[in-house]
Amino acid sequence: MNIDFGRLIINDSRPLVFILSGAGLSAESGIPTFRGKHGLWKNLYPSEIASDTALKERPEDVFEFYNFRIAKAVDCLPNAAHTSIAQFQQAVKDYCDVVHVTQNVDNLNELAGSPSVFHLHGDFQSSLCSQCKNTFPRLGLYKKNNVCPVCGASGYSVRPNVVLFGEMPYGLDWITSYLKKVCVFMSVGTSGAVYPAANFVLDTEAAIRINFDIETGKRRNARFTHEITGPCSQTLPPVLE
Ligand code: BJW
Repeated sequence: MNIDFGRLIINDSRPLVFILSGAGLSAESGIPTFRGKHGLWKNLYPSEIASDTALKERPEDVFEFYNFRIAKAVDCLPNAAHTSIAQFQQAVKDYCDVVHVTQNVDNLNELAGSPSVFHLHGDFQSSLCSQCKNTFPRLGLYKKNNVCPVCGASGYSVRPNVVLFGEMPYGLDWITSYLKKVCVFMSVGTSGAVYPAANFVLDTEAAIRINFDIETGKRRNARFTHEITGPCSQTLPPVLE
């Protein structure tokens, strides 16, 4: 039977696999994670800079933060973990539905050839107008005087299309229903520090729930059935082959 999740139509007579990824997936490509030893925000509270309040009160700092991150990501390439997800999706597509929801805003899964990836927290490649709410491809770096191509608004209205603290992540309705149907849930390189993604492993009824992380035992209470420790460029390919 086909089930319509809005953006996604799945056939629930086929096995369903859900992959949730986070910053650890792209770490070995050179994109810093947010938290932890080598985290971008080791000395900076995420909520201070990546929040709806910061965007209202000091948009110039938020724009500077995103311009820095965008410039840093330009030369980064997919690693073996991105490639293995893309190849897995292609290899099983005739008999299994694989949904990959990433919290990452980079485009390394797309560059690795992933046939589908859903960006829960938005993406770097597009901009959002806070006046008319349209999204469109990012034209360059963020500046106060960028003009919305749809409604003409300027003055910090054209912002990165990313989900800040205090804003609603994308796709939660279909993700919540989909999680009930999956048989395998994999979490790759995410600390579980941010909700609602941190709760997906609690929301799913999947019998197999695997956590891939470079550090061990970080999410003991998170209801995983398996923990695979190590850099995901090495731990993910053998599992997905
Ligand atoms: C490796 C590795 C390698 C390294 N191999 N592994 C419930 C309780 C309390 C608070 C809340 C709650 N529900 C909601 C909230 C509020 C808030 C929240 O979560 N606050 C927390 C501080 C507690 N959440 C929100 O505001 C969200 N909106 C929301 O909830 O809307 C209302 C709502 C209500 C009810 C239901 C549903 C919704 C929005 C959250 C937006 C987060 N935005 C950011 C910025 C996005 C743009 C950008 O990229 O700049 O998203 S913050 C940042 O954290 C970014 C990430 O996507 C997110 C998660 O981080 P991630 O990916 O896990 O990275 P790290 O660095 O934390 O972890 C990396 C992991 O990889 C580590 O474990 C490493 O060990 C590992 N690793 N190298 C394998 N090579």
